[in-house]
Amino acid sequence: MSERSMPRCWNRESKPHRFCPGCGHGLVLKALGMAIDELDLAGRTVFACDIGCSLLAWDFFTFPSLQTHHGRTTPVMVGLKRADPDQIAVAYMGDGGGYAIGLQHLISAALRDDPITVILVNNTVYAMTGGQMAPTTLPGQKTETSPFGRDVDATGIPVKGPEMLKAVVHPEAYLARGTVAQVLKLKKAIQKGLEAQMAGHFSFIEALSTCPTNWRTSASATWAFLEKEMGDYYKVAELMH
Ligand SMILES: Cc1ncc(C[n+]2csc(CCOP(=O)(O)OP(=O)(O)O)c2C)c(N)n1
Ligand code: SF4
Ligand SMILES: [Mg+2]
Repeated sequence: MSERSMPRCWNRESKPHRFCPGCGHGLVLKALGMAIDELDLAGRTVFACDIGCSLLAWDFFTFPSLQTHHGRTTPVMVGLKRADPDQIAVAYMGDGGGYAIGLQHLISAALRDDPITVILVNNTVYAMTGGQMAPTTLPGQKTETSPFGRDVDATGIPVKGPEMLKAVVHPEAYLARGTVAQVLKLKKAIQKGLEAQMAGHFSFIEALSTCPTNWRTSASATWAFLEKEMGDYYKVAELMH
């Protein structure tokens, strides 16, 4: 990323980035940084990242960052928000962290309408550990642990997180699915999520993202999988706004 296109809240002391070439995490983080800059919230934001490739972002921003145990980012940020309600609490995690080991925390926070913003990166795999099947792996998708393609009869259907949370959230909560294929729209969704938090409500944004390393895809095949296969199953939309 060139210096000019960096969000102001980007920490210039950190290394440029640690993600693989073509990874979507950097684009989600850029959208978050731009959203925070435009709302002028860097002075009171706390960022927490989960275990998984999200943890590579622990020193990206100028505001305080912390890193939690796998799946525990949501309750850690609920605790932070309760201790200091003036802070803007951003919980950043992968689909394994949010929809598998941390699912009960996510649903509980949504049910309680905890005023935090959860950003979940859906790359359809457990990326950091080598590309195992995740709750979001598509039907028929080959992964390290589903080498013949995901069998939904045996493993259940892939999780559609915002749709699932819609059944339990407060009417003024914010829920959306964005994509790294549309970074400015993703930024707008994150801004609306932060605004919902400032109005005292829970917010959740899932971002469709790329993992060419574990998908073992070329640049063009990576983008085609994101836009066609993932986009067909996971509809980009605002579900509550
Ligand atoms: C309690 C615990 N269980 C399991 C692990 C192993 N582990 C590390 S990262 C990870 C999965 C990460 O996948 P995801 O949350 O989707 O993030 P991604 O790397 O895909 O961005 C797992 C299972 C761990 N570190 N701690
Ligand atoms: S393994 Fe996948 S998600 Fe992790 S940094 Fe590499 S491309 Fe990104
Ligand atoms: Mg993942």
